[in-house]
Amino acid sequence: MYTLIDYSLDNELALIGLRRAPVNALGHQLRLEIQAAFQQASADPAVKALIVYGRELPFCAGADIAEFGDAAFAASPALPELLIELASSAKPMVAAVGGLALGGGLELALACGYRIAEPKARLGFPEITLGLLPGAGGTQRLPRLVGAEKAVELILSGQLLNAKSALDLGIVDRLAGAADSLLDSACAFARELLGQSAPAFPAYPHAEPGVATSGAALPADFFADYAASKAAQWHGQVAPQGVLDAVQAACELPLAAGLQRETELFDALLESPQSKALRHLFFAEREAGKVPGIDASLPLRPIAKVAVIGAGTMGGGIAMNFANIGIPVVLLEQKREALDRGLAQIRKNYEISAKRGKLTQEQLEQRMALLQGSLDYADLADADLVIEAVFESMEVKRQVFATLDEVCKPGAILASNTSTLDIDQIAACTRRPQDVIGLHFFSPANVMRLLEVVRGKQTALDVLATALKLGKQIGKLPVVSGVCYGFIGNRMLEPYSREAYRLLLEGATPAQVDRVLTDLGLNMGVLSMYDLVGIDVGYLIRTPMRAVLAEDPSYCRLADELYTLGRYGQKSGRGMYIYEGRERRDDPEVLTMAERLAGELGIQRRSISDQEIHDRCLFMLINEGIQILDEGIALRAGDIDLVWTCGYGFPTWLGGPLHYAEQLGLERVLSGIRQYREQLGAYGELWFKPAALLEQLVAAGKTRISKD
Ligand code: T1G
Repeated sequence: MYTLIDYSLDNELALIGLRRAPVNALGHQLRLEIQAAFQQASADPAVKALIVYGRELPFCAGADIAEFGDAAFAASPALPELLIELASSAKPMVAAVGGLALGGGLELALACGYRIAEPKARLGFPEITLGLLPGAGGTQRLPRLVGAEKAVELILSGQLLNAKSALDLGIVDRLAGAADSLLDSACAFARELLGQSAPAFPAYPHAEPGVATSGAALPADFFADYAASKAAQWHGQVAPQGVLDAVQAACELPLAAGLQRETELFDALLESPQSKALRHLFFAEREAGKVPGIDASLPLRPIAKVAVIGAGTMGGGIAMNFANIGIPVVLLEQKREALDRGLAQIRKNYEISAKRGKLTQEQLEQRMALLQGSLDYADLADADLVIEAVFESMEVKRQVFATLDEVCKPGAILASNTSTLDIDQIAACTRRPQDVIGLHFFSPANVMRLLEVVRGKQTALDVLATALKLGKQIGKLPVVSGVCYGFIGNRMLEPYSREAYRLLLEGATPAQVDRVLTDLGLNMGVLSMYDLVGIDVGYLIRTPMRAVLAEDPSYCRLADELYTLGRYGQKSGRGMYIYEGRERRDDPEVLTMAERLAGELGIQRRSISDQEIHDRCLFMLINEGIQILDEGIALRAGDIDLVWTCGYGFPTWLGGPLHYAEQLGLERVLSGIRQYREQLGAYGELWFKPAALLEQLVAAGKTRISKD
């Protein structure tokens, strides 16, 4: 009768064990079976109480995200309807929370009268990360359990609570003993309730969520003031306001009416472009690790010891990632003072984490003890993985890899942290190109999640698979890239920044260009970003391309001028802007330079609309991404979106550049590119070439970007 549920009786208790692998996502079939089991237990006079638990699986990870947008999601019993039925149980129901209770999973637990959790369980409402709100009673029941203010904080943060915090908040009633069976503890709890003739559903501690237990009512403008205080941070995201509106309904309406209001608000968010974008990224993240030809049966190379060459900012940050998960690291430098400086910086980074309570002093010392400094390549001989983070010069890297080829043991993985250079060329310096791979960390390497894993033509599959697994183990989001100049992220950054610089010559100001981009939701405008990263970094990245760029004398000319003046941006106190401490202000000399250069280059200056800035920067970014997909450098559009949302501050609620292009309409992007190709004369001819794949997709009437 049941395929996704284990239904059994333990004397007077009905045990409903959810067993839909891998995380008991509440798809239609599981909802049907939960309803059937609930009705069976309710109708059985021998049953006095019910237990719902995850059978050898996490309790429940929420609604089935794969059903969103599909009829199955609302097919009866829809989750809200099912949970209203459970919450009206005439018999006490105990949710035994093991592993995870997330989103609809936590709502399922809240629809039971009582909750017991295992100590290592995690509970929370991550819906906000999907551009949603808890849509099956969470915004109505949680405030009645913990009060409106705490409910708002928990739902808006999307954070997961450990079981103890959930107990302290009143979300769970009991913790099971660490050594006890959760199910046994839940049964004992249920029998205790029966022994006390406890009600099927106890009265809520915050029957009026807007009134604190002290009796103090929420300020009349609490919700409006809260929204106003967060408006800048929310950057136009709509879900947070939905959450506030739902919790406000919980304060103002009876439960049944509040649940209806919640459904209205949820349905609106479900259809929003922002939620579709965030759900796209959810699945893209899970796709990114899947590479054709690699499956779980492929043996990986054991990584028991790592070596990092270069103890600078990148090398030190990279080394921290491995020490953080208990892997010993040899950090190699050429000079003692550079090595000591690098180790001291690592210690300082850990001390900052410790001050923030993210690390105990003992953990700090344990991690430092895993980091061994060295000035001798011989210390790398037994490393399983070596990552070089030396100066970004092909000559230097070739020397390093030739040495590694001599020193390292057979089977060691030899990785370069290069951000642009050709991995195949680097591999060619060794007799083991199959062991060579690119691991492009983003600065700061111990913080940024994105890791571009660059596979060379000869990189062995097990080397790639090992790198992907290790990337996840150190908490990164690994995305596979083929070999091209700049891989995925930096290659797309090039035309995007080129347009920004060119627009300055044509009449836009740095502040206007950056504002258009931050208004779209980017963390920083590209000009401010280069002031942060360093105008000198951009200059060096363009150096190998000079011959090609010579066709366009205007190419990043203003950036080159600033470079020659030693104005590298924040690091030199002046670049596109002037920096005084943390203050940033416009630099009138930049405008004068732009005017002069425009005159020299015969560029007609004019006033530039925000729309033009948006279209030229974004369409060139998108076009390059589609070209990268067409060349097979990236495996799928979602990977490209992940690179830009995780590595370059592209707004997640737009889903990444390619998802954003789909929302704008591919036809609009293509016609925009063609329009500027016409409008911008020789410059347009040179740079506004639509990617062939974009033209093919539009010609075929496609609305999604894909190569198949
Ligand atoms: N729905 C469908 N599939 C899910 C899923 C979900 N909720 N959660 C995980 N999966 C799949 C995932 O796609 C992957 O599939 C596999 O499970 C393992 O996941 C009404 C509307 C639970 C912490 O946001 O945070 O409830 O790739 O690789 O690293 O109010 O998955 O193997 O085929 O991530 O151990 C709210 C989302 C939904 C939780 C496990 N719930 N999931 O992490 O494994 S909205 C969430 C996660 C909602 C209600 C609203 C994580 C995880 P495949 P994984 P993991």
